[in-house]
Amino acid sequence: MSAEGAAAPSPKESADAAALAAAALERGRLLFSGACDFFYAAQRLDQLPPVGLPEIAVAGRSNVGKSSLLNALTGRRALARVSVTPGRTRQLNFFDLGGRLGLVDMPGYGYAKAGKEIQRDWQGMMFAYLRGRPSLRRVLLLLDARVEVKDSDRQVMDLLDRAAVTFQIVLTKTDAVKPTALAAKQAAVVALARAHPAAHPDVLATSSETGAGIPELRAVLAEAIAG
Ligand SMILES: Nc1nc2c(ncn2[C@@H]2O[C@H](COP(=O)(O)OP(=O)(O)OP(=O)(O)O)[C@@H](O)[C@H]2O)c(=O)[nH]1
Ligand SMILES: [Mg+2]
Repeated sequence: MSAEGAAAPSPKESADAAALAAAALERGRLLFSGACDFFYAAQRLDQLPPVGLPEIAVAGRSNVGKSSLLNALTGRRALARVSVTPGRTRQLNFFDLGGRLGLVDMPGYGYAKAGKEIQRDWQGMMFAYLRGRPSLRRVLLLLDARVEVKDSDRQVMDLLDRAAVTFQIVLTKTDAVKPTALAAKQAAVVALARAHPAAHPDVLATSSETGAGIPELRAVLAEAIAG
C-alpha cells in the first residue's frame, strides 16, 4: 500500500521512469563497450601514475571478488588476475577504459596471513591512495553477500568518511546466497550505508559469476563520471 498522500505513479510517469532507466543502462553499456587496457602498476605510493582521468577504485577484503568484478564489468575474462589463494593482488593496478575512466584494482585488506611487513607496505599504500588521490571519483566497497561485515570493513568505511571520499557498497557473490537471505543482507547493508556520511545510499547486488547487477553497476559508474 502506498503512503498516505503519495499517489501511485500514473502510467505516463511509470513509462518515463522506465525510459530513464533504459537510457542509463545504455550509457553504462556504451562506456564499457570500448577498449580497456591495463596501463600501470604501482607498488609504492611514489609510483602512482600522474593524476589524469577520473578514477573509480575497487576496494574490499582479500578474496571478496574485486578482480572478478572488474573482469565482469569490462566483459573480459582475464583483464585483472583472479585469486586462487587470497592476497593475490599486491599492487594498485590501473586500467584505462576508453580514455574516459581509470579503473583501479586494489589489493585486499584484512588478510591475516599476509604478514606484518607486507601489510604495512601495500595495505599502507592502499589506504594512503584512498585518502589522498584527487582524481578518485568514487570507491566501490565490496562486501561478500555470504559473509558478515568485519571490523576491517568498518575501519575502511570510517577512513573514507574522514577523507570525504564517496563510496558505494557493492555486494558480491550473490549467486551463492538464497533470495531471502540476500534481501535481508541488502537491507542490513543499506542501514549500514545510512550510518556513514560518505556512503552512497544505494547498494548494488552483483554476481561476477552470473552477471547479475553488472549492467546496473556499469550505469552507476557512467553516471558517477558524468556528474
Ligand atoms: N560464486 C562466486 N564466486 C566468485 C564471484 N566473484 C569471485 N568469486 C571467486 O572468489 C575468489 C576471489 O576472487 P578475486 O576476484 O580474485 O578476489 P579479489 O578480491 O580480487 O582477491 P585479492 O586480490 O586476493 O584481494 C575466486 O575464487 C573467484 O572465482 C562470484 O560472483 N560468485
Ligand atoms: Mg584481486
